[in-house]
Amino acid sequence: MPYSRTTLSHYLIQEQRRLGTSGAFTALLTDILTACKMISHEVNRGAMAGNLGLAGSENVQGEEQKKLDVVANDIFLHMNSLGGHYAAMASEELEEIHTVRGNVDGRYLLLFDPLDGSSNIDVNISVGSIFSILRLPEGVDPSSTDAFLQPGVRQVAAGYAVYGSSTMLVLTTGNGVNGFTLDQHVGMFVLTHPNMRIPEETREFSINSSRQRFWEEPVRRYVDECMAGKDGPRGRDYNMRWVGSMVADVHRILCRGGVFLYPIDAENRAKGGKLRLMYEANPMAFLVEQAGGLATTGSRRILEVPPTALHQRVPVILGSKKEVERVVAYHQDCKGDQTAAQ
Ligand code: AHM
Ligand code: MG
Repeated sequence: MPYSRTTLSHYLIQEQRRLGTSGAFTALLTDILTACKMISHEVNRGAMAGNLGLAGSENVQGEEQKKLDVVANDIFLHMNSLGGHYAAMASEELEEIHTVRGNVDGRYLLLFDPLDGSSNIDVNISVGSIFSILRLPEGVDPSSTDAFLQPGVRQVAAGYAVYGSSTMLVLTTGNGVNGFTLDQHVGMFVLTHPNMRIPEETREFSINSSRQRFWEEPVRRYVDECMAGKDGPRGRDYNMRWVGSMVADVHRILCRGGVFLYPIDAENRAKGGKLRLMYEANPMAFLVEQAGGLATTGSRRILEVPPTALHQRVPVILGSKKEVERVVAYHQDCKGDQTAAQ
């Protein structure tokens, strides 16, 4: 019965009542939802609006920006500046912190990856936006990096929008994970995936196996055992999926389980890994833990990694609890072997 649907606005009001908080939180998230709807529209119009291809610029990471990277970044900055709730923002696409001018009452900080999975934009494969909200610590200058360098456990809310065969918004405010689908005609997100839970066990893993030659022993061992299937030590066949958009790969895991790995390896070691702690790893780790899964670097919980730089990179292994525990155990075994050999 379509008229009994719960919209994301209803859900936020219910949460607000449950927490006994003011309307600020709802307003805070509403601006993000509007930004995601606008980006969804631009992604959908694709080539018709001249949105595909390179922008002709590089971002702070030295990566070539796509036109839609720039469009999505501008939309996020603009839509979230006007509400008056954020004191400052940090984006994967920007070198500097963006202070919201004149907003002296802003008590929150917003971090975002405006368009994750950029390499998939031009080939019509799912991409997404990732966001993370922190409180502005008392007495700290919002334009200082220090204000943002808080571990993931301090996130107030996090989520992503995935622009796929339908547009969905998946959100946690620290009380489980809920998924909402955009009704394009009405322009509203509708609760379609209440209380998303990641199954503890899985038969699916997700890794860019073209990097196999760079892998370290624990990851190599885990993947080899999965690949050996029912004749190997795991005693069952595994499936492999790699979209190349973290948002889409994590969304699949939230829907049906699995493990996602972007580990540190011989090639990315000097950079600390591939994925960004503040814009990708922390928000996804918060969602995954809230859905009953685990998220680790291999040696520590992602949410407890003390950030040292805004654009810091980390290894990421997340998903079904028992599988992630196994990968962590392989890392510990390896450490033990190294200590024994010394
Ligand atoms: P991006 O934020 O520049 O799009 O980069 C992050 C993306 C992730 O979405 C994805 O998991 C990974 O990079 C894919 O990397 P690779 O090209 O090695 O497969
Ligand atoms: Mg990204």
